[in-house]
Amino acid sequence: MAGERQADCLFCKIVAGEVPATVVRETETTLAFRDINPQAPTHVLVIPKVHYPDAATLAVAEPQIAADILRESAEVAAEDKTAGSGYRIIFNTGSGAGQTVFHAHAHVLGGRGFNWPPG
Ligand code: DGP
Repeated sequence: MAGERQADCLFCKIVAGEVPATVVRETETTLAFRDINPQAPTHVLVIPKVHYPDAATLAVAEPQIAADILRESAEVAAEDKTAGSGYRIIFNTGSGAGQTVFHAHAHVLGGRGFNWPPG
């Protein structure tokens, strides 16, 4: 059922502490941890503790938690001191956009320059 833990979900396992992660922030509703394959000096994933397959589904079902993800993403950038020079918050949504883990997550990227359009 939507919002409930999925037994085969990697990020649900990280939330449960069954898979280790370098956690940088935690709230009642969110967890932020460093990406295992960083694409920038700051590369943190901010996820809801509840399971939804992508950010759009989360936003419809739990708009307050979607807002929590955005607020926490900004806090991550502030703590890593990337906020002043700019940072990106990315929600890959669907395999065609590069989503590989189907538990909603924001990528927070900072600490280097970025191109537009993105690759
Ligand atoms: P996406 O491709 O948008 O679904 O992003 C998934 C990200 O998850 C990707 O950048 C790599 C990261 N990732 C995959 N497995 C692990 C893991 O076990 N631990 C951590 N910290 N990150 C992971």
